Amino acid sequence: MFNRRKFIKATAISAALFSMGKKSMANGITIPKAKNIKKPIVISTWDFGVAANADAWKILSKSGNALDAVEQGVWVPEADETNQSVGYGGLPDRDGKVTLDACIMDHLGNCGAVLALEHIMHPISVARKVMEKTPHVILAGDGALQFALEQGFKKENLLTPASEKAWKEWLKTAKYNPVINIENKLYDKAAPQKLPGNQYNHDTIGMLALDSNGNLSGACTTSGMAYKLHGRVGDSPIIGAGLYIDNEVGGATSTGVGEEVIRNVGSFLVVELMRQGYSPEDACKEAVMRIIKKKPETAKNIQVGFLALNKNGEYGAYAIQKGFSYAVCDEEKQDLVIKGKSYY
Ligand code: SD4
Repeated sequence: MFNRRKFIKATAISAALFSMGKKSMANGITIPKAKNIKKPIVISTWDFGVAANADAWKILSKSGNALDAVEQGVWVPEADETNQSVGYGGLPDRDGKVTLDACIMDHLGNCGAVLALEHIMHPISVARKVMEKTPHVILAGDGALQFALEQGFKKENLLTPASEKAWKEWLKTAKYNPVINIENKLYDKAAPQKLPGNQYNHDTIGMLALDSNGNLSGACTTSGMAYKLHGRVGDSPIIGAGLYIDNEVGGATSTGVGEEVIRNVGSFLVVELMRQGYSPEDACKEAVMRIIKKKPETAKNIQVGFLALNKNGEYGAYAIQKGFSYAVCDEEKQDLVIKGKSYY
């Protein structure tokens, strides 16, 4: 039988829930605008982000758009043969092949990615072409190469003598031995080959920019983990894992052991936490804590770092291990390097 009192109670509860839902959606949809939005600004992972930011800044400082800025910015490490973890000169996989992962995302939510792409110096630009010239988001392996060549990219040998030498050294033991913060050690320009071959493992540039129109874009590009299995793809080209942009909220990117970032959809998580009101640093910290909570033993011996920028131009980072650094460039600071906070 129809119970009027029960019906009224149930209706009142659902109305309350509905309005709470609406309220939290309304509150959650954008972060409060700061009075002074810091823009333009560009930030990127690791010390070598300084040189990349400088090229991005050439575009941003002339009121250029964030998408062009991040693409041009990450070209710097992609073309730098002394950087053995991104683009040309990257350390190869177990079979001696340099396979590159990259993705790009703009303020409209458009995105493009290439996975395990060989022979192309600037995978980020192929990722942008995937975004702009195809109805797809991801192209992988041979298909990505075929597309790149059709688009006019040049086929090149990306394995430099230095990286080949390191790989041959590694083959002597062929042990996979991740080293924490190899990124900064690799980027020792004075002695790029100082470390024995079997110690190289991974690195990436993730870059986030807010342009003078208040639009965000991001790019992420890497040769991934050195001596990985052929065909292994990390977090860097996976939208939501290695990079995510939401123009209402902010952007995030990651570096480190990609498997753990993918398992936690790390960059998407950071952006969603910022949507809920977390500061960029607190959002990065919470994403790191998810990784640590799920696999505390694994986390002790690996590095993962997140970097975030919100709509107001505020930024922050957090990593599992000490030693994660990032570079910031805005009107006041052109070559700032910040040591991110860490759990250990
Ligand atoms: C990967 N996340 O392939 C990349 C590597 C990296 O610092 O960022 N290293 O898993």
